[in-house]
Amino acid sequence: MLQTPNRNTETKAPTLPPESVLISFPICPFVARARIVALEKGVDIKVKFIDLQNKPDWFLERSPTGTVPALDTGEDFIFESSVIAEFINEFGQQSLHPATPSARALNRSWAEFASTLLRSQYMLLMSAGLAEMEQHRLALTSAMQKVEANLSHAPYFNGDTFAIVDAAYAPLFVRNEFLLETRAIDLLADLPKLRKWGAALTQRCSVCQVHGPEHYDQLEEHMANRGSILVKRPSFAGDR
Ligand SMILES: N[C@@H](CCC(=O)N[C@@H](CS)C(=O)NCC(=O)O)C(=O)O
Repeated sequence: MLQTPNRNTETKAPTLPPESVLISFPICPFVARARIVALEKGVDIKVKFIDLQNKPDWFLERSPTGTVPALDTGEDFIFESSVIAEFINEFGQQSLHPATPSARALNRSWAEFASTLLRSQYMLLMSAGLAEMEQHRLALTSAMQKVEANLSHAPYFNGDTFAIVDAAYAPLFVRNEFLLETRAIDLLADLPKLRKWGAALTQRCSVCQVHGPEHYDQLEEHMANRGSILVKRPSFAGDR
C-alpha cells in the first residue's frame, strides 16, 4: 500500500551539522568562495584558520590534498572549494544555481575556470621579478578575455540573481581592486563587462563581509613574506 508522505519532515530544509567547521586560511580566495556561499545561503558556519606554512598533523591526516578550504562536518571531511560550495548550497535558503540543467552546467564550467584565473593572479601578485609578473599578467588577461567574451548578462553572471559562479569570481575582483587601489595596476582596462561585473560583486554584502578591513594588510604581509616585487616596488603607476 502506498504511504502518505509525512509533509512535515519532507518540506523541512536540512541543516548543516552544527559542529561543522570550515578549515581556512585568511587570504585564500577558495576559502572566500565557500564563505560567500555560506553567507548568501544564511548558513552559519564556524571558521578555523590554520597556518599553511606549518600545517597541523590533524589536518594532514585527514586532508588528501593538504589544501584549504576543507569542511569538517564532525562526520565527514569534505575538500575542494567547488564541492564545499555545492554542499553548502544544499542547505539554508533558496538554491544559488539557475533552474535548468544546462544553465547549471554552464555555471559550474565557468566557476571551475575561475580557479585558473585565481592561480594566474596569485602568481602575478607573488612574482619576484618584472618578467615573471608580466608573464602571469598576460596569462591572466588572456583568461579574463575569454570570460569577457562569454559574459552575456549583468549585473551578475546569470542576470539579477547571485549564484555560486559569482562567489567563485568575487575574490578575483577583490584582488584586481587591490592592485588598482594600491599599485595603480588596472587589469580590467579593456574588459568593460568584467569591470561592471566586478563592481557589482565587490559591493555585495557577503563579499565585503568575507574580505574585511584587514584584508589588504594581510595580502601585503603575504606578498612581503614571499618576496613579491610589488612590495619592493610599491608604485607601478609611472611604469606604463
Ligand atoms: N582546488 C583547490 C585549491 C585550494 C588551494 O589551492 N588552496 C591554497 C590556499 S589559497 C592551499 O591550501 N595551499 C596550500 C598548499 O597547496 O599546500 C580548491 O578549490 O579548494
